[in-house]
Amino acid sequence: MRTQVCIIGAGPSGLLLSQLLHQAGIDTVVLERQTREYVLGRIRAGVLEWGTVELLERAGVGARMHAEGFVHTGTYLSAQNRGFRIDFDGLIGKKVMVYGQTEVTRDLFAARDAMGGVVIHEAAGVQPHGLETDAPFVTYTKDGTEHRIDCDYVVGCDGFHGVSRKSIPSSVLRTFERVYPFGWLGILSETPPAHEELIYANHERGFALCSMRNDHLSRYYIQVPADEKLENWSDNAFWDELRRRIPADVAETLVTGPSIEKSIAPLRSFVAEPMRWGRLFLVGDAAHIVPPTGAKGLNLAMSDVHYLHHALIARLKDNEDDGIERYSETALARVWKATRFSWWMTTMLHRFPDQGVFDQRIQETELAYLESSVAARTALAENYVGLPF
Ligand code: FAS
Ligand code: PHB
Repeated sequence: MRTQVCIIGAGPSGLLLSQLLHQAGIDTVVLERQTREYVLGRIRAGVLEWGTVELLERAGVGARMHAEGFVHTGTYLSAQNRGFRIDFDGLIGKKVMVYGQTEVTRDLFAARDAMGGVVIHEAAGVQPHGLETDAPFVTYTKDGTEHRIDCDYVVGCDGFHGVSRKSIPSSVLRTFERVYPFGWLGILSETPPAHEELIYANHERGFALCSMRNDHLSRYYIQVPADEKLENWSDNAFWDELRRRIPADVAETLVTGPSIEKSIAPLRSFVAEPMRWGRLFLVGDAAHIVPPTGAKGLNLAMSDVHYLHHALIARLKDNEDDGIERYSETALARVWKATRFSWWMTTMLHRFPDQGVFDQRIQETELAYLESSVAARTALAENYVGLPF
């Protein structure tokens, strides 16, 4: 088989890139190691920057998002049983869309099907070759048969544990990492949201987040130790702990119910440089991971797709190389700003095991400064809604 762009990974970034390139008349093949059901079974991000919304609209997958998503013009932060609002609209005239990553992925799969996009599931042993030549190719096995795809470019949209980043020689690749000493225990429940907007809660017992997917589907998180075991947490234990950490007036009206999904996600900041090597480009979690405190993970993957789809169209349709030559530098500039913001939000809102009373006071002062300063709230707002592409 031959294609112009071979994309590894059918998560949101791989599917969106394939859709945008196909719309521009560029041939792609997406190789995914899991089944579609498995990919759609993952519960992940919930907040879309408006730049992501506009990119999805351009890809032709905005209808259900606008019909079922929630436009939010602000969010709440709370500490010591008091909350205050960050008014995105009032401060910077922008907003975000609350619409689950699972639904984004579902919409992208449907769009790929509608255009006859080639997405090969259960592709095992995917391996890029010849990345430093003008004739790269990718091999994989499906149903016991070995396959080869010759292409012009390979794009690694295969997440943190994928094969692409590992295909860059260790003499070339530089990685930057911070692993946080805690994780997020998340629960999905068929209950009405606790609040009309998200609440990020700093508490001496640990961080908590109240989020949602729609009017009858809520998403909650509490900080737990990095080595916590899921079996230690019954639903009731989760609800009791969440109530302790969020403002009392919200806790009093919290509607609880059985979890339909419950999982623990580790938190890390990770950036790999460069995001291009020869004919290979890295996109999304394949190149960077942020703690979900800033709601940046999915959105960063989308901004990588924004830069790369323009670069590949310029190269393959207009024979212009500037975009692909500058892709890594351009994408990393935005990645590092989002990495900084996600690290800052995480450091401000979580309880660190070795945290002393001085650190506690600094956190409380950071939040008090945000509450009292338009400039500080504006800075948070412009990062949260997404810096310009
Ligand atoms: P993905 O990881 O989504 O997709 C990669 C795809 O590649 C997968 O389908 C995988 O099966 C496939 N793949 C991997 N290796 C392969 C191989 N060798 N061959 C073929 N296919 C391969 N972000 C937020 O903004 N907010 C959140 O609350 C949030 N919560 C998260 C919770 C968890 C548990 C995780 C893991 C991530 C969370 N994220 C969150 C981040 C997440 O949303 C990612 O940023 C987003 O999925 C990135 O999309 P992709 O880069 O497309 O990678
Ligand atoms: C979510 O709804 O899953 C969510 C929202 C905001 C975050 C992280 C997760 O910062």
